[in-house]
Amino acid sequence: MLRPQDTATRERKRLDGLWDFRIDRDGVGVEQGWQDGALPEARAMAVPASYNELVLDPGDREFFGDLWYATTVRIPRGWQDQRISLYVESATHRATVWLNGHEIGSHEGGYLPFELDLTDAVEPGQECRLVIKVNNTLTFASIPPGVVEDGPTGPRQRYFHDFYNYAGLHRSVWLTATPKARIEDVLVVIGLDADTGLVDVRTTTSEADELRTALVLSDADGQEVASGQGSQAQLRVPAVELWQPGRGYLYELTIRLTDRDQLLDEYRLPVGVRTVEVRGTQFLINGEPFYFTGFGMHEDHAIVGKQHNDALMLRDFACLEWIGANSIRTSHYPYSEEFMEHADRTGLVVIDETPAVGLNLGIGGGLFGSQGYPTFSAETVNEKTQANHAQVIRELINRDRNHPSVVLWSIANEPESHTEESVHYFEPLFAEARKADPTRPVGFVNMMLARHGDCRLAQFADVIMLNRYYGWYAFTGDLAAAEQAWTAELNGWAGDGKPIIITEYGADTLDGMHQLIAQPWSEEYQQQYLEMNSRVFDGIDAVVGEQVWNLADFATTAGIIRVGGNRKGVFTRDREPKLAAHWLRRRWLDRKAADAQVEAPAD
Ligand code: BDP
Repeated sequence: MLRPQDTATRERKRLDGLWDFRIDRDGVGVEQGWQDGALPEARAMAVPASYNELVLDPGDREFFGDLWYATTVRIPRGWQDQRISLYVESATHRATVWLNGHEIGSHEGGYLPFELDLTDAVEPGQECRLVIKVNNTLTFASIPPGVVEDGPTGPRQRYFHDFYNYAGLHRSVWLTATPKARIEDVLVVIGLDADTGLVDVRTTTSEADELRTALVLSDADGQEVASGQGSQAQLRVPAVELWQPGRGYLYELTIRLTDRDQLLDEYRLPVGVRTVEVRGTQFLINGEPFYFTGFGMHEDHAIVGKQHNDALMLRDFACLEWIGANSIRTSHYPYSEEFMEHADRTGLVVIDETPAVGLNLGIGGGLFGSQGYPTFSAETVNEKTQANHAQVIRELINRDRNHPSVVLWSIANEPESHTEESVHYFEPLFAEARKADPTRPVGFVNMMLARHGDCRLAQFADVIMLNRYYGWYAFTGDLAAAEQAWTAELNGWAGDGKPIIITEYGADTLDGMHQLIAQPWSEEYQQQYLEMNSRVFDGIDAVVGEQVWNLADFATTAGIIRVGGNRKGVFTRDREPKLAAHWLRRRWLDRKAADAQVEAPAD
């Protein structure tokens, strides 16, 4: 599946704006025919946006079930003889689509796009009623999982992850027109032979082999540097300009499908030439050891929730650049396609994560106010969950495999990983990821409950990713003891001979709270906590990265350990720096300058 584009042969129309919206409080929508489009008592809803902060009734905000969206669209009259489809970038967590009352299709999973063929259901020039029923209920089968429990006042949605379950149409919705004989998919695999870039291109087309596929690769100035033809071809780029961390040099690949001299379809793809390799305890990009600095993040902002918004995204990138971060993890779900494209352009290195978060029901239950459950059982996380998990791995890799910014797949965040059941569940999923992309390393993020020696999944990973909160959840307020225990654990992992990335470490911090004798929650403590962690990392060679939790404060469910959300941000929720941000900036800019062998910029 290819992201919609405007090219010589393709068109797209963005359907963003105010749609009609109705929460199906009584679960009567289908029975009452809301799919036909006349949504009774509808109110306006922004698309894209999370709906939750735009309704002020607490019951509406916390609602789980069906959310109905409807809009009227006109199919452009020039779209005769085209394949017309609907491309939905994100419907959290599943959706069913009707057009003029006819069911067109559905999709499971909230953070990855889906495309539905509308060709037989529409007429160019015609006005149509488009209805999308979004469902936000989390179950033991969904990724991420959740459960509906009986509460004193009725059923309640519980989930096992520490961010608010925002829902809605979070990213753009598109109508697209492509030629019937078309390019269906493209895979670019990169290699390097000395300073020659090797760009292997595999193209899938909808039709017969007699059609010709022509490839042209141009540099950033638009000059052609290589060309080729065929559905499998290798382009060689002498004296190649590499895509590098912090310098996202991009070529552009133009793929043209022709029938004799007639152009049938055209697609353009940015291409970054870079290699990734794990060698011993090193993580190499373009053959050079790479040290990750940066954050675990969230797509999260006041009012709009998980909406993709270009301006808010640029502010996040500006914060990352200012502080000297060279990388992020898309914790805990795939981010918008615009984000990935911008990472490619700016040279931001990305650890790309599936939405598999909270697959540790024992701990999740306790932390998030639910009863405890066994993680893996016939009634909880089971084969159905595993099938959905495999599906999101395939869909994520299929969506993001051509992004040079992506250097590592994370197939889950903090799952149960110390039991035999976890091995049964995860071993096939590692295989699934490797099959979908044999070119990049694969890992998962380990949590504190499965320390070195107890974790049974690390054996399947190319890179060890650790979330640790020594000095916060463990040894709270005692940084000296934390430093000792953390160093001891990390030395154990270092003995395994794989690179280690610290994917989370952080301390909740209330901006504005200052203390001379620094205690947890103060701005001073956050800085001292980060300083302590840095000392630990600097002493261990196998540590090849540090990603602080979190870039910014973010919304969570209500809880006694959350103050208006999770406050581990180094920036506030509106992206202003806390005290520690300045210290971190100094550390990372100095490190960057040392790597580049230049003088570090002054403050
Ligand atoms: C880790 C989770 C992350 C949480 C964080 C925390 O991976 O989602 O927000 O802890 O507690 O366990 O702040």
